[in-house]
Amino acid sequence: MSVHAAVDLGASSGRVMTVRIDGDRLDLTETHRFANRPVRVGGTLHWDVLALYRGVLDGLGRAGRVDSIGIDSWAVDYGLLDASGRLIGNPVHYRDERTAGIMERVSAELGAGTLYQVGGLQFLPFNTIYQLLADPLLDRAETLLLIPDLLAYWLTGSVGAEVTNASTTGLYDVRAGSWAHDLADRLGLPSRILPALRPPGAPAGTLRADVAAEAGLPGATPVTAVASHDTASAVAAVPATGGRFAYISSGTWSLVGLELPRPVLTEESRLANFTNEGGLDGTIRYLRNVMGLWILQECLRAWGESDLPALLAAAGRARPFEAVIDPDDPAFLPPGDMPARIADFCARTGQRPPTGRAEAVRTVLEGLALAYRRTLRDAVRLSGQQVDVVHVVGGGARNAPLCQMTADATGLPVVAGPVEAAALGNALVQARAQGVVSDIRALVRHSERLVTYEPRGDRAAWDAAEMRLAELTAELPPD
Ligand code: LFR
Repeated sequence: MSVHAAVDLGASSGRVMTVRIDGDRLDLTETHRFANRPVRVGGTLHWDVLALYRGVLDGLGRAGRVDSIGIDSWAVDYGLLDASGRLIGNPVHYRDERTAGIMERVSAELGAGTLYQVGGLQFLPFNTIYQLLADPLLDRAETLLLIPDLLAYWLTGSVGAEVTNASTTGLYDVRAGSWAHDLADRLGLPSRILPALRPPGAPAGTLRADVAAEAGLPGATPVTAVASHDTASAVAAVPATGGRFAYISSGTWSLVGLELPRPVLTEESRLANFTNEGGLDGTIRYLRNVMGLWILQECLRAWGESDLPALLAAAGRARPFEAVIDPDDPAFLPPGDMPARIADFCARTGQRPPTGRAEAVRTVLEGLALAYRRTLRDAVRLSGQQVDVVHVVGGGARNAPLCQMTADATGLPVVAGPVEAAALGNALVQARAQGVVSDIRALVRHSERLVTYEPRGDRAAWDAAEMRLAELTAELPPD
């Protein structure tokens, strides 16, 4: 029997989960949940990183005695430390618009192909590399720490860069498995600020005595470098057997793709904008970021509506394909009035906007299912890996209409669950590092409740919707 604290930070809330492992039994308790509310200051959107740290301390205090602690969060964002180890400035949110135009400039100067050959990343405007080029504090920095590494540093005093998250920076050489110092030099970025890499499962120090005293914990509790990118932790806990599976890590984002033994860095793959992120045990997450439930979350915020189950039920009854949208349209990236942006997308493409809230929700879900279908088809084509099943993990595994639409649109069975995949992957990597667990996926399969959605026979409607969207968006003027 062992007990682990999994700190899992998401875009809208953070949690400390206590995970007990006893043979084949897994027991997961949400010990503490706290809001993660971004703050705009002086026109820049920040994370409130001290409030997050406060939440972590409170949660660890409530969890009490544990065998180890691990932290995962969203990727790409970072804090900078000065020579004395103090945080300079407040980490900036990846949805801030400070990076506007930088990705295009770097791609033109260095060649998009060069960037892709090294980092293998999907071209997203917020990749760390572009944020650093927009960061006025860089000159004063001695150390760059990605968010989970920053929090771990505050807990332990130990500095390091966990590999799965480092692989999302654009400064990590995905083939060599090391920092891409040459690329940093060419961009004029100081590669001395990049700390030594740590693979998931490696020790990341022990709780500092003063921190342990403040949190009311035993001193010297070990902190493990888990797969600290939340998507890496979530995919580690996908309850798949064998290799012929796809996954959708479904939360604020939908991360849609495959697990591969090595990266795909072809020109075709670059043009299809697929990423090659580092996973547990040297695996590659070959995927695309689909905009995800973010659009729905922002709709609820704009409507002041909190009853998601009722809306989903109504969306399930609404008329199919009133309008078709592309959730990956850049207009949907920044926070804002999403219902108005959906209406605007419809106007730009000559469609009538959805008539009510249920219809708008249905339009979002159908748009997501269409994007999943496109992405999975491309992933299979570009990698040559076949799939028989789609695993949906994360909060979206609870979204029954979306899971059913995903099965219908892809023509594949969808296995939904676990909802808490990131926290489970986090805790199970800790447990494996301590020799308590050997096969993470088998344990998740045996202990978690999973729901299967079989595809229904209306694929023609999805084919037609996909064709309609392709025609409507082909005429869109470039941004
Ligand atoms: C999901 C996620 C994605 C990453 C995005 C931004 O929470 O980590 O994998 O692309 O957030 O960091």
